[in-house]
Amino acid sequence: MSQLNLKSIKNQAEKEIKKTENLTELEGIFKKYLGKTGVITQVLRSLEKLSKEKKAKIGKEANELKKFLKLLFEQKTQAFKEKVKKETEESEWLDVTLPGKKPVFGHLHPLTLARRRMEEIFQSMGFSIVEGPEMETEWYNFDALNIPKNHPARDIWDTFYLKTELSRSENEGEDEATASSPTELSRSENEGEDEATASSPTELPKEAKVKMKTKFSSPGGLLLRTHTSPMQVRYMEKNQPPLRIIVPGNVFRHEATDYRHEFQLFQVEGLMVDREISVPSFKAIIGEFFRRFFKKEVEFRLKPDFFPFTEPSFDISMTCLVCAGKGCSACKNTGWMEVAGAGMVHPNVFKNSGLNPKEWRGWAFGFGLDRLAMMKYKINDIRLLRSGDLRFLHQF
Ligand code: FA5
Repeated sequence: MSQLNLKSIKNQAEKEIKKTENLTELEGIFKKYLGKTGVITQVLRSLEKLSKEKKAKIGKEANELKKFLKLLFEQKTQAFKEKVKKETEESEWLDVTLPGKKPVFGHLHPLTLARRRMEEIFQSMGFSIVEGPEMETEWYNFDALNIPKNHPARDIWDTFYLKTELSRSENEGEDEATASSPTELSRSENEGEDEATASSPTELPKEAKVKMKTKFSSPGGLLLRTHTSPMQVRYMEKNQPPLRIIVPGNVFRHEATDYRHEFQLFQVEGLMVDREISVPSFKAIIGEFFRRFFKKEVEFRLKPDFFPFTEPSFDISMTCLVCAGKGCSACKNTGWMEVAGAGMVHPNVFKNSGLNPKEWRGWAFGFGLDRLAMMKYKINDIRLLRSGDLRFLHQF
């Protein structure tokens, strides 16, 4: 090993160390020169073969070179570490004085708010909350409510009838597997309807295909319930009076829409049955509901009306709160908004529920929750409620 060799090792190592761009590269060079099998280590090992004088001279120089390179590595390592630290500090710098980003909170829909409030109020008056099917049989929607086939009262509500191929295929003795055939959502039999009801909303498809696997055993065909009143009979069939229930839920009508009419709406049915029930007790409960729902006295009136399942029947109207009774588009300039139909339960409804009409008396109501929400939040167009327009919804 000559002096010249050590000098060229030194020059080469210095050059390579200088060229490194990161710690990983530097570690590789360190191993190459100072590792267990590195160049300098091998030089030191080969000394044994040299004479005593050469061993002392070259050994000293090789050790000095080792020291020198170690120092060089340490300095370069330190430089790299500082560079990384500086870069990290710069990229992760955080201005703690900046204001934070506000999280966006969701909130309840006005119909949900109105429904919850209504449920709370009636629950506190001893009413239970029950729910029923949105897909209903003709029997419960009409017949059981004293509305026989061909009765003109069926024309009150324009109905979405469901023609099921399921029921047909079952009648023909087909097995369950084929029973999931499409159900056609089509217009009612009353093709000869008058001009007023024929103005169906354009956004509704004439025919829609619905997959259905449910098996119905009740007499009659299927439909989307037009009101929540079918739950009167469904509930009384299974529960013995005295009873107090409310039934919140969606109902569907094939209707043209306007400021206070929707083709899908939310109703809340009420039913109270006992031995001594009268119209004044009904009026008292409705008055209490209004007071608590609107948090003030509101003027309301019962007007005679006709429903085949109640006798006497009436509708409940209240002062329009959108215009404070002055008249607006929501109330059709009358100053009044009809919010419910109601009446004393008809004896035939008790009979169809398996109860003795001589033993029991009851009253029932069906509130339009959409209209109550309109009144509570001063919404002048019912169609806004299901529009999904965030500019509207953000106000609640
Ligand atoms: C009925 O649906 C009866 N089932 C109510 C009833 C229950 C009567 C129990 C007697 C005993 P009516 O079709 O009037 O009645 O609807 C009741 C309420 O629902 C109306 O007063 C109104 O507030 C609301 N409503 C009815 N149709 C619509 C519609 N297309 N859009 C918005 N709200 C409606």
